Formats: sequence, C-alpha cells, structure tokens
Amino acid sequence: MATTITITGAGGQIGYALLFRIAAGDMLGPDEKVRLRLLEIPQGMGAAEGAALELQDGAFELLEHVEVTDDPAVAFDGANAALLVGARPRGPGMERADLLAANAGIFGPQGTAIGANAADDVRVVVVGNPANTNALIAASAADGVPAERFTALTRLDENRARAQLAQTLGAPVGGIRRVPIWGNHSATQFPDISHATIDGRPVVDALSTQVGDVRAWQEQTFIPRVAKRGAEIIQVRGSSSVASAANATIEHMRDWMLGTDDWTSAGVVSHGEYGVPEGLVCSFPVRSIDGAWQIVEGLELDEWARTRIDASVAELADERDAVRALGVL
Ligand code: NAX
Repeated sequence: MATTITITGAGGQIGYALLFRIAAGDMLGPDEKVRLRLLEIPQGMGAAEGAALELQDGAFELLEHVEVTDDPAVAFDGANAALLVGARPRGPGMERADLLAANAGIFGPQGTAIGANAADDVRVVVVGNPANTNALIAASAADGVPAERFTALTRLDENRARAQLAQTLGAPVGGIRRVPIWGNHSATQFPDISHATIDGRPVVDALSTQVGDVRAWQEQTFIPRVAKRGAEIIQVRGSSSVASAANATIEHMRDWMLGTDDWTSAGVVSHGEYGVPEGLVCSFPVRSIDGAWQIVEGLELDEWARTRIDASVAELADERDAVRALGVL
C-alpha cells in the first residue's frame, strides 16, 4: 500500500520545493510508495499541473500516482498525510483580523474536507501562516479527527536556531540537540537553549567562553536573529524562505510518522502542559513515539524563560479570541 499525501498550495514556491523531494523518498524513506494529491485554487492550477508534468518526467520509482485538483473533497480523499501550505498572505493595509478572517475561509473548509474524506490515520501539518491559528481552525472544523492530528510547523525555526548556535560555536550542527521552540510561529517565539547540548555538553557552558554574557547574547543577538530570519531571507534573497521551509516540513512529517530519537519542536494542541491554555496550538519540545507527538514534560523554566513563553502564548490566545469573535470557532 502506498501513502497518500495531499499538498495544498502545490503550485506555489514551497509546493514546488516539496513535491520532488517527497517523490524521491525523502519524507517516508526509500521503500514507501507515495500517491500525491495537489490542491490549488483555479489561478494556481496551471502551475500545479506543470509541476505534475515534471514529476512524471522525474520517473520517480516511488511515485505511484499524481492528481491535481481544485476540489478539497477530491484532494483529501483517503489522505494519510496533509501538508497545508497554501494560505492567504497579508496584503498591503491588511489588518490582523482581516488576515485571520481570510485564512479562516481557507482552513475551515479544508478542515471540514479532511474530516469528511481523509483516511482514519490522517496527520496534518500546517505551514501556511498564521500557522498555529490556522491549525486550530482546521482542527475545530474536522469532525471525527482528534485535535492531536493537527500540527503547525515550527521545525524551520528550530533548524534556524540550531544553525545559529553551530555558527557561533564553530561546530557542526549535527552535534547540537535539544533546542526547542516555544509558543507561536511569529516574532514572539522563544527559541530555548537552556537544555541544549553540544556533543552531550551544555551549550550554555560552551557559549559563555565565546560570547561572554549568554543571557545578553540571547536577548540582543540570538533570539532576534532566529525570530526575524524570515525577514532577513526576504531582504537578501528578494523572496521568502522556500527550500528551507520545504525541508523542515519534510522533517516534521518524517519524524511524526517514523519517530524521533530525541526532542524536536512542533506546534501541537495543548492539554494544559506548562500552563498553556487547553486547546491552543502551541510549539513545545516534543518527541514522536509510536506515530504520535508527545510533549516533553517536567522541564525547569526560569522566570525569564517563563515570561517569554507567556508573551508568545498570550499572542496565541489573542489570535484565537480574534477568530472566535469572527464566529469561526
Ligand atoms: P506562494 O504564494 O508561492 O504559494 C502559495 C500557493 O497557495 C499559491 O500557489 C496559491 O494559489 C495557493 N493557494 C492559496 N489559497 C489556496 C487554497 N485555498 N487552496 C489551495 N491552494 C491555495 O507561497 P509560499 O512561498 O509557497 O508560502 C506558502 C505559505 O507558507 C505562506 O503562508 C507563508 O507565509 C508560509 N510559510 C511558513 C513557514 C513556517 O515556518 N511555518 C516558513 C515559510 C513560509 O513563510
């Protein structure tokens, strides 16, 4: 049996960077056949159909079937994995409430279609921004699908944080572990190095010889660099992050389905862990065990970390309240 994977916004930039890597086995490994369902809006159909032709020309041995559609019911039919990439970007003069409303109009119906059509084991990762709240909206519309199956991508933020640490320490990124992102995928996110290790030693110890005052470096350099990396990429490249976002999306879904041997980060539904209000889709340190994300519990958080996490969680609660005020949840 092949795995059916739905990609929304498949005609866009991240979609184009995702499709060929999935077809090549980067997400589910070299032995798992895949069936791809590409969902677009009518304006994006040509780009998605063109990508489907190129997928054909890749002659990927793992790729069993590709279907391009603008009908969510068709796109999510039998889906085991759904990568929700297509979203409404913030236009000029658009207020946050307008942005949330426009995206509720996308993620609500997609959640409904997932509830009605996807496979029983469907797993959903939302990439399209505002990712956490879009995941919350889709989950609440998906009848019969546990909220735990809806997640938001914060793996790119974690990868950015690990890469910044590696660069600062002049060490290979592979030795750096346990750098969770807490909160929202936004400028308020908290990349947490307090439990991070480099080759098994505390990162904080290694950093103090490099940067002196580690807390000041976190506040003035590290956190702003990670949280604003998307804007930096736009400034340098002239366009937003694409391949790195696709890479993180593949890693998120691969780890979720195949398991992790250590912590990573994902936006998952809160059951009240660390005082985060129940129901919010918040980024936590997580492990993937037996196909399910589990929040790493019992970590000590000092007052400074707590304040930062609380600020990002307050933003998530504000977004949820704004969506509720629109009558969506
Ligand atoms: P593009 O504008 O290149 O592509 C988006 C595609 O989605 C377009 O082809 C559009 O036609 C399609 N689309 C719009 N509404 C749709 C709908 N209702 N159903 C199906 N398709 C629909 O954007 P791209 O660069 O690919 O970025 C996609 C999203 O990823 C954006 O919302 C962006 O903000 C978000 N990102 C999230 C990141 C994360 O870490 N969570 C990082 C990268 C990226 O910024």
